[in-house]
Amino acid sequence: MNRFVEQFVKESAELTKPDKIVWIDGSEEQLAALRKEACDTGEIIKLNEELLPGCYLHRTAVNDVARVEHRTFICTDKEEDAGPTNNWMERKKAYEMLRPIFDGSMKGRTMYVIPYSMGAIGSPFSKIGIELTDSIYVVLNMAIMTRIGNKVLETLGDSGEFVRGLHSKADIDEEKRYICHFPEDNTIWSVNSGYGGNVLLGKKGFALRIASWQGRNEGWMAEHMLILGLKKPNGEVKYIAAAFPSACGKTNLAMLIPPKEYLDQGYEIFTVGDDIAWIRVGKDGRFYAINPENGFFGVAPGTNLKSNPNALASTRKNTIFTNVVHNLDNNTVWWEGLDKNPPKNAIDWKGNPWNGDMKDENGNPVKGAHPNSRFTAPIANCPCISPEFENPEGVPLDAIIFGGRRAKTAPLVYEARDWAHGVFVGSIMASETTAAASGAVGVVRRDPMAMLPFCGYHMGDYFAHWLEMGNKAEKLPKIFNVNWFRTDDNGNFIWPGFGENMRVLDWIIKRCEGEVDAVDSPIGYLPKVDDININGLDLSKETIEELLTVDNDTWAKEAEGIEEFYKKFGDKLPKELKNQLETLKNNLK
Ligand code: GTP
Ligand code: SPV
Ligand code: MN
Repeated sequence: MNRFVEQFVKESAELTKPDKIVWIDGSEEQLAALRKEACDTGEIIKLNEELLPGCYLHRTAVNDVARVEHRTFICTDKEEDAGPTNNWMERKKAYEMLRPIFDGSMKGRTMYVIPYSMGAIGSPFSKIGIELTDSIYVVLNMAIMTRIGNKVLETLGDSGEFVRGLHSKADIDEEKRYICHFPEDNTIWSVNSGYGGNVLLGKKGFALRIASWQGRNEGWMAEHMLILGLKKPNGEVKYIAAAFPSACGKTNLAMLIPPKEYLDQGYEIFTVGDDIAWIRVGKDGRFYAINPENGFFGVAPGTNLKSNPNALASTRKNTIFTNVVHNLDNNTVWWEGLDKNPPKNAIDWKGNPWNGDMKDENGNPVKGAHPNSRFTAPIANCPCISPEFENPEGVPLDAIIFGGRRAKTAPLVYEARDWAHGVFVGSIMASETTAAASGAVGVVRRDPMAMLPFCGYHMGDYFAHWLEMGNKAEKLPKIFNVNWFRTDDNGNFIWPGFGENMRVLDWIIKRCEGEVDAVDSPIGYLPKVDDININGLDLSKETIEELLTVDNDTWAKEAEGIEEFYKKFGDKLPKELKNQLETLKNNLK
């Protein structure tokens, strides 16, 4: 037995005082026994074996349905290392504050030891974590989201290099809920939550917050990005990574089904990942990316046969649903936007009787599923999984896309002039907040590279790291920005989105291959209206023109907002970005 792991388990058990310690070996037998136990206690509900084989439903506490950014901390010795965009606690003080909360928190419970690998076991990109938890739900989710079990311990050998994750549900007390990261100790402590992003410590905690810190020290990047392969009719596959904030369309873009016209020509989209990318410079000087996860923790509402058939198909077996509607008539699940037939006899995400006809005091439909309800599905279920998914070397990136939800301001797509401008474009991203984190929804906030809640160190240093990575590579991906969410005066989305986003990817790839020209604008290169293919779309050329407009006054205001935001970073703001802002301001004059 690895003595570092042993020591970690021993110390943590002395603190949390579980009745029992169970090592997760990764066997189907052990997982089946845990599922049964969780069904017996009501922690999960077994769904219809014929319609949804191997699927389960779980409801979290009503006060515990999303990431809690205000209770998420980067705990370092120096405040400067966490930077102005993170909540910070001094490392020692954080442990002192947390220890009493963890003290005895697993009394009467079992502590599960989950050895897991982020990345295919044995890939040079991969990293190992050990998560200790008192939640079977966490074990079952980690078994889908990551590679777990004995084979991970074997790979670890006697090395002490692993991320130490300690999670306890404790009392699910919101007032004592803390998600604390100790990048200097490779450690994450999470307490009083049972919701995905707060407790599946391989995901946002390790694969982004800790990994971004490691990546900076080791010369690579951990990003909140999907990765897709776009196969052209000639058989060539181009790889694109895209960073959108939470609930802004990564899973959907990653699994896109092209419009008929493209399918007929032989275009195809393959999914490598839907949420996280680890990126390195390969031997040939190009950027290579892997998806360190092994499953999807996807947003359920809005997922349907038309918007994302591949995601829906991925959830038809061996999936855990969290906070969706339980249809009692056939023991299946439902959520808003699945279809137009909400169940008549159901239980809502809070555990109350529910049917699709219920209205609140204002006459609005009562939602049955939480807006941030999720499915945890094995990536192997995905019909469009990339054959390169397990490639230990990753896939070479041709383009990087940034994007967010902007009702106005940002055009459908534009291209950065060069790498430094692209880093600027990523750094000025802004998006309307969503239900993926607790707090107000629909408020525009700056979210650089979609990493605001996930960057484990000073964001000024993070920008510098992006610029530096550009110097390391010989052939850089081109950088673009997209916005699927522009609205008309009635608040309706103008762009049809989803599968039709293929038309924008098409332009992006054509730009990468030098096949089309572009129009220079104050913010970057815009497509010529005729270069966005609208064949077969019920959309006029004027609408495309509108989607591609860059309004100088609106952008002048935007530039003021950026300037204000940039002030936060003080001398840590790279001067390249300061210059980029000056250029933008001058272009707008
Ligand atoms: P996280 O898992 O939280 O990181 O989210 P994500 O970025 O993977 O977002 P996801 O693809 O799950 O989409 C979130 C919501 O945006 C869903 O309700 C989708 O239906 C909606 N959405 C996704 N793509 C589009 C699009 O192209 N247009 C419009 N209008 N909505 C979209
Ligand atoms: C996100 O919020 O960006 C997610 C879901 O992908 S969570 O795992 O909760 O972070
Ligand atoms: Mn995400």
